[in-house]
Amino acid sequence: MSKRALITGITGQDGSYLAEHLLAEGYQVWGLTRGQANPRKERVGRLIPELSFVNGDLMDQASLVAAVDLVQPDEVYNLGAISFVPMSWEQAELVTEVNGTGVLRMLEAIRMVSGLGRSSGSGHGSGQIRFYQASSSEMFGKVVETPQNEHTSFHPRSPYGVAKTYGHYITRNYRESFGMYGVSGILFNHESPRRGAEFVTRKISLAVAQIKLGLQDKLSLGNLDAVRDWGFAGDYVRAMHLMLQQDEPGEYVVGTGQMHSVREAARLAFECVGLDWEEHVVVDPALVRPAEVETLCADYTCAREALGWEPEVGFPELMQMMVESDLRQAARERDHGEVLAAAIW
Ligand code: NDP
Ligand code: GDR
Repeated sequence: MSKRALITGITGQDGSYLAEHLLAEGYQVWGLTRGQANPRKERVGRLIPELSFVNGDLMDQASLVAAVDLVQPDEVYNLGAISFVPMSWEQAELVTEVNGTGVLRMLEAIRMVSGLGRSSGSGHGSGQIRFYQASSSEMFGKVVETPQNEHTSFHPRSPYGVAKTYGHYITRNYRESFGMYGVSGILFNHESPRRGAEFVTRKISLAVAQIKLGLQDKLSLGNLDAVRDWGFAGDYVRAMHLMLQQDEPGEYVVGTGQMHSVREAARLAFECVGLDWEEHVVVDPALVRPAEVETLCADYTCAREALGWEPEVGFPELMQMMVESDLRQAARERDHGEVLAAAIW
């Protein structure tokens, strides 16, 4: 019998890559979608026709219970979130509800459907629903050591990071309280041609394509000195799946161990099309964050040793992949008048 997986956040970057990976592994996959006419549901449905969908929202407890009950999953991957960090200063309460309390709601839904009681120590037996929580390197925030591993303390710097830290701890607590099989992947930034246009790498690759084709001249960015550990989303979903295949649940840092600045990302992307980034990038102070996470770098030793996981795509290749994809789309848009975002996937 094939395993059944339920993915929240199916319409996002990671949801689509994870669904493809699980389907290739022989799973039946359901994606949780919200809203009465979500265009992103149509988009991911076109990309992955084998997907099934179920309605639900991380803001609505009953809908999560109904979704888990309907799907009867072996594995639940909770990728749903408001994931753009700056938005969390504008709508802190909403972000806390979705990214923090939403995790609790999903854990409760699993607990109710699987009939786990209020006593601890029920063990991680077979037949139990396994839960993956999308934790984030943003929990490290103002870092106390570099690189960061599973033992590094947290100091989140945004309402997003604070909410993710709650999600992380409540997953650990349900593991300890109810013997639930709950895992947290502390993933560092990961990107792809399917990355949202608001995130810095995609913002850069989209602008490079437009500038190369003469459709735009300048690109406004914020803090060029911010340093991130950027990997490829397709590599990171393999780690999510591996985490849920272990005998015991745990917490794993996933990254590449390589640091690059926003400035370097821009330089690499412009170089892909033979342009000088300094002639096009302007700094807009309005894009600098109220409290910045300056530097992040993963020590993923535990993921390598316990899961046998390694990243396969390096940062220059990743930027090139994104620029080439956006160039193809921008050229199609220019030549045929296609809508850029819809044409991507
Ligand atoms: P995206 O922003 O691409 O996708 C977010 C998903 O969450 C969308 O499918 C969105 O659905 C869904 N969502 C938003 N609000 C709700 C809600 N109320 N109920 C249910 N679903 C909701 O994120 P990514 O794919 O990049 O990231 C996946 C997860 O991993 C997120 O939790 C993110 O915080 C976390 N993460 C991401 C990292 C990265 O670098 N990409 C690194 C570390 C953690 P809709 O279409 O309905 O809006
Ligand atoms: P981040 O990703 O906040 O790390 O969160 P993002 O790409 O938005 O920012 C990375 C760094 O680049 C700096 N920066 C800019 N960022 C954006 N978006 N736009 C700009 O113009 C710009 N200029 C400079 C930022 O200040 C920041 O330092 C991502 C999300 O996917 C989260 O959901 C996830 O948890 C973390 O990665 C790990």
